[in-house]
This record gives sequence, structure tokens and C-alpha cells, in this order.
Amino acid sequence: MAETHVSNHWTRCFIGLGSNLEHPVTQVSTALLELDRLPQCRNLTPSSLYRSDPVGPPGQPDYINAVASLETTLSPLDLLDALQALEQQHQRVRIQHWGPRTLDLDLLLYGDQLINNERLTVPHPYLQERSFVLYPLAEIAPQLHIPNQKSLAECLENCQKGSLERI
Ligand code: PH2
Ligand code: MG
Ligand code: MG
Repeated sequence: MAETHVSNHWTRCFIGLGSNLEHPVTQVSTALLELDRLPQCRNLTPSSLYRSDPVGPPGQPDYINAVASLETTLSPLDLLDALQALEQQHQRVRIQHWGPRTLDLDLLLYGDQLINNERLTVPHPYLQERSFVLYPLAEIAPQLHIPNQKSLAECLENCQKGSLERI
């Protein structure tokens, strides 16, 4: 009989949330509640919500962003599956790269792990340059260690806040 491996090790992860369609504040607020209810996940810590201009193709609505940490016994790919299932529940349609979306859930960090495969790159490749990720991260984890990268404080020094505002 096949053996199912169930981990009992809790890993702290960080997830970036973003929306710029269909009532973005509601999309992100609802997604935070849904993350809190994911199986094999506990201790959700959300940041405030932030508004910012879109990075990428112009002419799309402003974004609402947040970051949340949680502890999980899910593997990185199982957590990614759970995040993508939530995006689907929010009727996410992928049309344009970096185009408008009802809900984007990015796995930013998974403990100290460096992950690079077809489905997943962790730490998230644009983490260091995005004010809408760095500022909410600093709010919930000012001492955060980002594996293989500069400290969060250093990243923040090199990153313009731009249009980002906490709401
Ligand atoms: N997400 C993108 C592309 N551009 N811009 C903002 N302000 N916020 C986002 O979350 C965002 C973006 C692709 O994931
Ligand atoms: Mg994204
Ligand atoms: Mg994404």
C-alpha cells in the first residue's frame, strides 16, 4: 500500500496578495480569511492593506496589496496548489502577463528554503524591488531574513516607496 507522508514540521511562509479588479479591497480581505482557513495552516499574521499604481502594462486600475505570514505543514508545491485553487475561486483569468487580476497569491518565502523549479521560484524573484511587497513585509516581520538576499532593511533602502500608501 502506498504510504502517505504527512509532515508535522511547521514552516513559516510569507504570501503576497494583490488585486485590481472586482472590488480589490474585498478580494484581498476575503482572501486573508480564506488563507486563515486553509488546512494544515495556522497562525496567520496579515499586514495592513496598501494601494499602489500598477507595475507593468499601463492603463490598468490601481492595485490593493497585502502580505501575510502563516505556518504550514504543507510542502511548498502543496501550498502553491492551495493558493492557486483560491485564485481560481476568485475567478482569476490569466490573459496578459502582469495584467489586471481579481486575485494574485504569490508564495514569497517558505522558511529559509531556496526553491527553483518549473512551477515555483522562492524567494519570489521580484521581492527585492517591489515596494508593495517590502513595506507590508516590514510591517509584520521587520527582522525578516531573506535567504540569499540582502536584509529587508537594505532592500527597503534601495526601493522607492513611490505611490504606495497604507489604507
Ligand atoms: N502585480 C503584478 C504586476 N503589477 N502592480 C502592483 N502595484 N501590485 C501588484 O500586486 C502587481 C503589480 C504581477 O503579479
Ligand atoms: Mg504577483
Ligand atoms: Mg502570481
